[in-house]
Amino acid sequence: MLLLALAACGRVEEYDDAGVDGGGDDTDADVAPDATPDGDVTADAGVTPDATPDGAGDTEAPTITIHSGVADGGATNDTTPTWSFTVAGDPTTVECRVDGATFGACATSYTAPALAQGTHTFTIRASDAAGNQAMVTRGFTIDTTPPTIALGQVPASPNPLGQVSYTWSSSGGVTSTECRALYQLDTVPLPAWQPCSSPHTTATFTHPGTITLVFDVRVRDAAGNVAAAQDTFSHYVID
Ligand SMILES: [Ca+2]
Ligand SMILES: [Ca+2]
Repeated sequence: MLLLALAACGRVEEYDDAGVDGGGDDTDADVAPDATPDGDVTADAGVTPDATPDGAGDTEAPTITIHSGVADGGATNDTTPTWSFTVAGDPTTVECRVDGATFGACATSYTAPALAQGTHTFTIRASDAAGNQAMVTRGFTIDTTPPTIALGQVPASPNPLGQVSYTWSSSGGVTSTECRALYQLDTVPLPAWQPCSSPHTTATFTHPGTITLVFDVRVRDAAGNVAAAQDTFSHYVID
């Protein structure tokens, strides 16, 4: 008992063990002192059992959820796109990359280095202590080229119809088109953009006479690039 108590206290003292290992006063080399003595004989703090040991029976990979960023199969005109995400399931490593680059550590967001036009792939992978691995991949396109648009002719002035149809042509992957028309004699502010298609007919003019007429058309592609065209006709006569 004396020997145990001394060992637990981390002290090594001379005592007489009455010949247990040869007799005489010595430092008993058979009993190693507690490497981290903490004054008692209970287990050292910090050595608690793992309630949910990952290495024993854990076959579930972490789960990766992307919260924002260009969608799978989507397009962006941001050449350094950012995704934000969370990884659940006690991951021990979370890594990201674009295309075939080396994986680098990431946590809850990733911003790509400057990317060239064209298609790319973003990948997140996460592992847990048991070696289970999850991977999420998104394909996307970098496109910074806007569509093109050209306005057509408008009806000649004087115009007896009280409204104007105008046309345009566009190309380059247009996914949405909006119009607005301003009649200078109207006291309303510039109207809101409205979805439209060519040909587009204005509302009936409320102030027949000589006006300034402004047409705006803008088109947008899937990556968010915008092209706009405007025609202004001063002294346009609604008769
Ligand atoms: Ca797991
Ligand atoms: Ca484009």
